[in-house]
Amino acid sequence: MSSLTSNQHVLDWVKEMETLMTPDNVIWIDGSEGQLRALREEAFKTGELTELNQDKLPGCVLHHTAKNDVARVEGRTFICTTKKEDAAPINNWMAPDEMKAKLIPMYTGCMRGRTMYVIPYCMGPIGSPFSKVGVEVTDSIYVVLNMDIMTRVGVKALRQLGDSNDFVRGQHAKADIDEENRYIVQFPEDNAIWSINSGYGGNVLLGKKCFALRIASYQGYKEGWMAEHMLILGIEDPTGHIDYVTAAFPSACGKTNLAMLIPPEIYAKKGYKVWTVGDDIAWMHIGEDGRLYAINPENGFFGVAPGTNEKSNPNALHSTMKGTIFTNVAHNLTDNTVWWEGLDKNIPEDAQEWTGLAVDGKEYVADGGKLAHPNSRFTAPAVNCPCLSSEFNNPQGVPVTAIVFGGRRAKTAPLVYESFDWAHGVYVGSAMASETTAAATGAVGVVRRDPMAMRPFCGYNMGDYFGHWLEMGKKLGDKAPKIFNVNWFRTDDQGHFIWPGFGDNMRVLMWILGRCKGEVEAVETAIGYLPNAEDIDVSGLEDVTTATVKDLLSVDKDLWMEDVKGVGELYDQIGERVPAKLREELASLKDRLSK
Ligand code: OXD
Ligand code: MN
Repeated sequence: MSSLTSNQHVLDWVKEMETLMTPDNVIWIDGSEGQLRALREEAFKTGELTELNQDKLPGCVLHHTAKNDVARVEGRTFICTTKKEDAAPINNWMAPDEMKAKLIPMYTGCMRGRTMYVIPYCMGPIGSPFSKVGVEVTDSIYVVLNMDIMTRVGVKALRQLGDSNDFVRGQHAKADIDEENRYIVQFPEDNAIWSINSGYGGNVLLGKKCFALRIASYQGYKEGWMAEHMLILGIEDPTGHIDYVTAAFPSACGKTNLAMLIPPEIYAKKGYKVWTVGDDIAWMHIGEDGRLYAINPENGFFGVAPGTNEKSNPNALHSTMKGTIFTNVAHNLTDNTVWWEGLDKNIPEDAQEWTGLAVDGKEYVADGGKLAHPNSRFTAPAVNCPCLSSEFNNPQGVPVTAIVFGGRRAKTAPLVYESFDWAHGVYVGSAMASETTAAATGAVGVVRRDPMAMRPFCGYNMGDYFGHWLEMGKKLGDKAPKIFNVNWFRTDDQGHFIWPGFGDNMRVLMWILGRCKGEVEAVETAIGYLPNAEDIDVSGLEDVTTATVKDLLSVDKDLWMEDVKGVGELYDQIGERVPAKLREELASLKDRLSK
């Protein structure tokens, strides 16, 4: 098939890929429905995809990955910069030449007998000055169809690029899905991504974590903007005014749920509404008025299926009802639909679990006794989302009123607190951490430090990244969003969550907005500004009183001292590039805690 562009940079690079991987055919993805339909049909024939019940789930398909290939692989993810210290020590690093010498033999001839698909795609709304273009070559139809949901693909992306050479070159090959030779490699200095031996979303949809976070964070550092692992949501008040909040949480802390939250009745009745702009990634630039503006570079949701249901996230569930790709969920054979743990109580008796093995009604075959893999996913078009913001495609993005950091902490962090100022807020982000849960392998309650939820996604030296945050604050000055920290996961002595979470998290967001507007007082403490318990509205909640909130806001100084030690260790590990300002913040916090 002929190419879709006269951009010589793109043509030369695609030719280079063809010469390296020697596919039998090359197909350029133009983004037309006709072409995508033909690819779907082809994948049904080969078994790569299964067509689901088209009355109940129109346009939806099911895919299983290889059993050894079900999640991102941080141990095999590399940032390759010329100088080691520009990427290390938090990232795995290898010299670019050494990595290329290792991978080129693996890529050589790896698409023989296969088709190479060339996917031009745009991250961010078409026409936005903040959007960026990538081209991914892949030998997977599953990747093509996922990229079509998650990004803007085809001719429109090439039009956005014009004859520029400023595009991210992504080369993906399934090769043998060999985990010993699986590599997810970013070359930030070359705008390039090399991914091989995987077929799992986060490793192969190169627009997402690889480009929109790892490469883009480096681009933002060089160009004066920010690429963050953040959701973007809008809260509309009864007058129709909308404030936007961005929030960073480590994986598995309910980001998609928060991004699509349903306001509790006390707010809904008054006319408050919540709008989703993004559930995973925010690109943020300083606008002409000096405020910070956010766009969502993605065009769909790659959400975790288990636990998604009518109660936890009806908007996400609704988003998956058409045009969605399900990966590694269970196949309900009774009506050719899908099922996962936490969808409903009707465990299908006649089903195939995520591995493809039959279920005999009771006994599940895969490890852990789960029908759906715990990291099974839906890839759903954003347009399906009932609460999608009307600003979703706004090329200028939305102005950010507040930035929220959070993690999963059983005891240490209070329900919410506000940082003293931007620099202290950067400290708070750098100190982010989450405790492992029983759902994950390994010990329960182990603290993993995950600065700004970017530990697996920062494309350069973490100390420089902190420095960039401080610089952005200087440029924003008094127009900077206020920075907060939240924790939905405090537990009682029996290990039960105290705060109801989900939609009720809006009660905390309302305090946050109240602070941003100067409408509500706070108490100055050693760790930051804490709410007066009575300012968190708990009306209509059965099990939570103002006394409960008081408890949720308590700060145990011994636990904090321990945590501060952990932050110090992280800074020592990152080394000399941690900005002096953050070490000062750490020292003053210690000082305030010991008083
Ligand atoms: C994701 C993640 O898939 O953060 O979004 O792991
Ligand atoms: Mn994520």
